[in-house]
Amino acid sequence: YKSGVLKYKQMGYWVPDYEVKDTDILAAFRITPQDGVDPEEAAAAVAGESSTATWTVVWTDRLTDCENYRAKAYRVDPIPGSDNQYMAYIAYDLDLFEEGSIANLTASIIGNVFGFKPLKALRLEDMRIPTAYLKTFQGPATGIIAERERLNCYGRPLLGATMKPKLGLSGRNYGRVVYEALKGGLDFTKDDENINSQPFMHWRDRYLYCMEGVNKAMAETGEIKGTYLNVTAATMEDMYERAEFAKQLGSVIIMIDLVIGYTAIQSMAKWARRNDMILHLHRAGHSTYTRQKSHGVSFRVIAKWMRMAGVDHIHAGTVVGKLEGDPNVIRGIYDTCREVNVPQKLEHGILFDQPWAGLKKMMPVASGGIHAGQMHQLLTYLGDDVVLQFGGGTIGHPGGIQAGAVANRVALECMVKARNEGIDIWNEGPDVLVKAAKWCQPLRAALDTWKDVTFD
Ligand code: CAP
Ligand code: MG
Repeated sequence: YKSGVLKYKQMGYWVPDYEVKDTDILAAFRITPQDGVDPEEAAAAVAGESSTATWTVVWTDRLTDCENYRAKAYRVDPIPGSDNQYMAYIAYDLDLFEEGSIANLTASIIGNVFGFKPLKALRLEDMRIPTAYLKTFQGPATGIIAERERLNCYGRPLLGATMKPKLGLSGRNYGRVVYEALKGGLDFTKDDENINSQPFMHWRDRYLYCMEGVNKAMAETGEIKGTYLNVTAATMEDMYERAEFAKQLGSVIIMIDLVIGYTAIQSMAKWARRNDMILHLHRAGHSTYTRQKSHGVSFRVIAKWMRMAGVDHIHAGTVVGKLEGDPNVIRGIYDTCREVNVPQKLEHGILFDQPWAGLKKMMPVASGGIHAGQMHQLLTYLGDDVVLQFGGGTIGHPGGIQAGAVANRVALECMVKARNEGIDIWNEGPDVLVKAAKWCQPLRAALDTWKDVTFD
């Protein structure tokens, strides 16, 4: 794969003086060429293989508007401090893509190129989606503003919990956990990503017992509450059937897993908009391709695609929990979810300006190994428009599930109050919690139990 063998530059896929059009779709790829491969040639190869090219010139090119249809690699920057890595910028004409289809967009952009032999590794770091293309997508079915209105909950993060153990509970016991967690002060409970319709609890049983718990907790607390009923299933027919039943039972929210695929996600988002339902997305499976720093797809790109596809909630990282997440990268992902305009910010991994053209805001969800003792850090890193979800950190409380929920609600309320009074919660947060715990035994027990738990 010596440069001399590759002909993509010669075929017109390297255009360093290209003037980017407002309507172009832009992609930034981190490329690691094989030894001896010219980085510009490698960038041109990525542009070629992700748009019109094959490995050699074909006669039929000239039967098309090939000048326009060829993607253009227009810039290649060495990445400081890296081992032969470059950031390659590529522009794609709008006409290369079908309107409103993540499947079509991704079949080009991540279709073949990641296995291309001249590259050691390839990572899609960011994309700029032009307004003209964004407007062909629905965007979040509900959005943050309407979600808060439906829940009548303002001025603080929402609280949730994932049911544990992940597998094995019967419907009745599961419903009791939902009830206790909601009664204790959470806004939401949640099915785990791998809870569907197993022999120990079929989906109808789960939905019925969960909604019984939701309704009872709402009546007793006077607050609006929900439980993310996971409708993930083997086929669209099954998913629609489950979603319809959730609607009949009065659920405000349903859940899907990323593994169902982009087309199924878009279909469920359309269903959610038609039915005034909040749509929660668990990003099950994403780390298989988002985690490696030099190969795969960055989660900020997945978050962008999901906002276009139309989900309302998306798991987006915690910084402090059990799953990997750098504070700056997470900040960039949260901005991608919930800002109206996201300006370029290299230190957050945001490589392009991204105006969202009226697509609604998507609520990020922080979950994975978080507990009440981290409330000041969570609030500082993640802000207010977020669902803080404590699974083990509710259901593992020594005083029981309701006590776990109380601890989380009190920790959150006292931290929001302290912040609103101008207290520096980053430094004073632990004291704020200890003071509140004097009056709240469940919070005291939570702090004692998990005080030494960090995942660093
Ligand atoms: C959390 C969780 C979620 C992860 C997903 C779990 O449980 O249910 O699946 O948080 O990670 O099974 O680990 P805990 P992410 O609250 O008990 O840790 O949100 O980063 O995609
Ligand atoms: Mg889970």
